[in-house]
Amino acid sequence: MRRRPLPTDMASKKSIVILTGAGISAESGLGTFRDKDGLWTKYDLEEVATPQGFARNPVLVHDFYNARRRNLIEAAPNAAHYALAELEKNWDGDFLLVTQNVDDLHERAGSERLLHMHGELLKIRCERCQDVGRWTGDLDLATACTACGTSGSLRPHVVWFGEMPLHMEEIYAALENCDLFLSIGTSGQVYPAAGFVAEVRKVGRAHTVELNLERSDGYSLFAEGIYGPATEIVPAYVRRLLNGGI
Ligand code: BV8
Repeated sequence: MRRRPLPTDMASKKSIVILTGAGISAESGLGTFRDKDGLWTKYDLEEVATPQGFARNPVLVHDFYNARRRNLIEAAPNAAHYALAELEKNWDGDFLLVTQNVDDLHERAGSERLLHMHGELLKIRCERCQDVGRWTGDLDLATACTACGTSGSLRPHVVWFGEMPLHMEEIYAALENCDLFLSIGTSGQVYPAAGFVAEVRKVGRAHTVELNLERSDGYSLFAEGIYGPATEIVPAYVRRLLNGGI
């Protein structure tokens, strides 16, 4: 673990933006995407995480997300999720948690200032009337939209490849104003999230830290790297922050 002392005025740092990826939920039993036996080693991303794949074979895509929804219902937040909720509650400055994850483990751990830029697994959207609603069961072509009654028009409310991520304006504004940017549990391979650290560096003010099991593709863009399982390194780093220094 490479560790440099926090800038001495870290305790007075006002604004934190945190980006999380699948790695923060790995120890809760939810698969990551690109690790060995990750989801993209079992499924072809083009088939199950693109609008074209859904149009070609909606049954395969519903099965893919139904299996992940069932898995999520059985999962629980881990110490890393709880640590970030604790940080949010006790941080006296601005705080924003942006997640690439579609699970609801951050919410279940108590996080509130939270944006799901890739959507949410426990929500569905009607492609006919655009109604978005909570959905924890299986979804199939016979399921009818509770708002407009149409069946066969429902899809997971997640952002597929080639689709515009959500809340981008709010995210970029927060990145521009942050004093501390943390990237947790992400391989840094999916854009625009993977480009957030470069956005922060362009402003040139914030301290940037990568917390991950191992170095990500973009590790050299971070001022500091802390490596290990999220359930160990995230609570430890949050304690450092809340104690106002290293
Ligand atoms: C878009 C859906 C246009 C729901 C997902 C440049 C700019 C803009 C776009 C692109 C670009 N270059 C390419 C693109 C297109 C594309 C893209 O990035 N392709 C990649 C493959 C090259 N991007 C898009 O299509 C995006 N849309 O660009 O719109 C646009 C954009 C901006 C402005 C205007 C227009 C849409 C991308 C979203 C796709 N949807 N998910 C779902 O099914 O989940 S992406 C998918 O990957 C997940 O959401 C996931 O969160 C995300 C990122 O993966 P990670 O979270 O990083 O997971 P991964 O497995 O890769 O890594 C896990 C990490 O955890 C590892 O590093 C591992 O070491 C670590 N780890 C493991 N265990 C632990 C751990 N760490 C700590 N503790 C542990 N125990």
